[in-house]
Amino acid sequence: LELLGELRDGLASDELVLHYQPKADIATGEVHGVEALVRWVHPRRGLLMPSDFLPLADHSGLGRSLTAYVLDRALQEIGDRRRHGFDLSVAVNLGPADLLDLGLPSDIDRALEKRRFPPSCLRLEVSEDVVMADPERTLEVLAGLRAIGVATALDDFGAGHVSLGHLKQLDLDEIKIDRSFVMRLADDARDAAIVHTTVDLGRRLGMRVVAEGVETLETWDTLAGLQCDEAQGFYLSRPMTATALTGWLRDRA
Ligand code: G
Ligand code: G
Ligand code: MN
Ligand code: NA
Repeated sequence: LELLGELRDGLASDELVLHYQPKADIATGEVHGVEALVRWVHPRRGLLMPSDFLPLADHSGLGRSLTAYVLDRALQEIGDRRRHGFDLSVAVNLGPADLLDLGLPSDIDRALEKRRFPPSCLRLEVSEDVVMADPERTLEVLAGLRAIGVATALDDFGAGHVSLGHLKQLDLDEIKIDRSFVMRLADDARDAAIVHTTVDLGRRLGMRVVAEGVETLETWDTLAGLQCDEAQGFYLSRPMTATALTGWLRDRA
């Protein structure tokens, strides 16, 4: 309860920060996308991770404010880097309250306009369980997001309860394979089968497929063999601050 008041104050006084994790095209090795991951630099408790405060935000009606905060900060920081010549898109995670709100697309449209950020360079990630809270409403909100020109991704695919029927109807641009399958890819034939089949399914449905949790060169090479589109994970980089991201991108170029 105390933490909830602190979270309200933290949002008002910019204590929440974003770390960015790059995502690479597996065929070329090029990085043109990052995922924004929120952290709370708490004045007394130290660095708090999403699992420490997102459930609280979601259960106390702060979910929409938190997303608005993260979105604005991501558009500002990545917009800044785009103006310095980095060809980057940014992915922001949506929470359960976001997809229940039919006003979300117009809010996001205004946020893009405010920061003069091209809609096609913003991607919104939704997890399977967020979708399943109200699939009908989610379909409507996702259609609204497509109409303003932003891209969409299904996060943690394979770990939740989205049916193939929903996957078809959702009409998303990208599938992110849950890291639990990717991490054992090189050692477990069953995980390899799941990843291979998901890459194939995504391609046939016209979606890009991203593997999450790529930790080793061996996994990267296996994914290249499966013709997976993109990789994200510690092998490429851990999530880092916006400042560190600039240096990291310069070092790679
Ligand atoms: O690194 P990591 O601990 O950041 O992320 C843990 C989980 O928290 C991931 O599932 C990620 O999708 C989620 N997450 C990270 N940042 C955000 C955010 O800004 N909003 C929402 N809704 N989820 C986030
Ligand atoms: O669910 P979401 O995909 O948005 O989760 C991002 C989370 O996954 C973050 O907590 C991030 O730190 C973590 N993560 C990113 N890459 C890796 C990886 O290669 N291995 C592991 N174990 N975790 C990762
Ligand atoms: Mn995500
Ligand atoms: Na994920």
